[in-house]
Amino acid sequence: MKIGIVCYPTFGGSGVLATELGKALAQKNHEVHFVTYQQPVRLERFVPNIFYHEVQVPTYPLFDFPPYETALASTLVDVIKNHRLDLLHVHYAIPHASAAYLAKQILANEKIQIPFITTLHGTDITLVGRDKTYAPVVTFSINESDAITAVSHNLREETFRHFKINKEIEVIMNFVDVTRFNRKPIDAFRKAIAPSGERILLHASNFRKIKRVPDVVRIFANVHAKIPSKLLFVGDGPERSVAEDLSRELGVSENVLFVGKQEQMEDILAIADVFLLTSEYESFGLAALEAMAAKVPVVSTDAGGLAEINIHGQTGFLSQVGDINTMSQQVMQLLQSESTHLSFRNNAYKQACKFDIHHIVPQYEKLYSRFVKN
Ligand code: GMT
Repeated sequence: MKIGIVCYPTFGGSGVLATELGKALAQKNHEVHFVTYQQPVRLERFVPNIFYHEVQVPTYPLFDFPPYETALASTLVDVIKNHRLDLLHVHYAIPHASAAYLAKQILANEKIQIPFITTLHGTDITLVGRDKTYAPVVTFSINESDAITAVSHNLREETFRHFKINKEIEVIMNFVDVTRFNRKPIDAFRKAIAPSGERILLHASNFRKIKRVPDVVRIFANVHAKIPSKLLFVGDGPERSVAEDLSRELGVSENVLFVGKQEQMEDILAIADVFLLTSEYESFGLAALEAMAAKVPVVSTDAGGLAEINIHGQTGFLSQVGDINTMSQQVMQLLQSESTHLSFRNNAYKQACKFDIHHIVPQYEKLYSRFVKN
């Protein structure tokens, strides 16, 4: 099949998932065309069967807001026509679903049929999409999609709860390539972070408010008071300076390391002892699944779809949003007993294997084949 993929090219979960899906499809001999405004971060090197089309958004003095959606729809028309795509798969509804709808209508005028599938990822529904400035367009373009998928059961329910959706939303859970995360820790790297053998707590995100990054710092301060430990922050975003200030205020800043955006997550996860995810909402929590694939137990909130991947008392622990004391106790419980830690590590890995890329990608192929007749 010839598949067009539209996504955000950044470190966010939806872009990561879309890129890994495209790479997996290309390996299975599908021809994959990424259409976005920048080379996706996980598309680091040349991969046979993958093509990348950059959306150019020309500026003009009249444009306070250059019209990305129009540029995307026009690029889609061009790519679909010239590369004879069979299907379009857009990740994150805003503005990708409406741009796909527009491209589809333009091509229909030229008697070219292009089905499009919209995969909902989270904040496109639960946060941004619900805002009334976007909601009518989001509702319309989701309903006009030839198929809709959501990355968790929770997100499916949330979508039906917040929007008037008149067709089925199929759940295709996010996936991880477990072989990629099955890495031996690099000793020199571990020593650079934790020179005296301290335990390593890890948080990776886009540091938006929804992640409740200050909770991570507070949990760490509690743990650090009892167990020699370091906190590693991966990623960047608006709440980073808040976390920096709080770690100074709590007197732990020398043990908190901010390493910014990183491409080699597998090497970082390999040295971590616990992954912390304190979010107010996560449709799925791909970062937590990647941690589990690297045998890192997850201490998280029970928000959104997190309970669909993190099994309380087995692969990690779940707590109510904001319950810093319970989460601190849970981290200590994991770190104080080697045998407990080991069994959680193994359970986390086993659970991640259920979401392995090889189980999930065929579900997308099956969905595509409903719309592409060869
Ligand atoms: O977490 C973010 O804010 C990024 C966002 C995105 O769209 O890139 O993540 C969403 O999609 C991920 C991939 O499906 C999910 O794993 C995240 O849980 C989801 N984020 C939220 O729901 C807040």
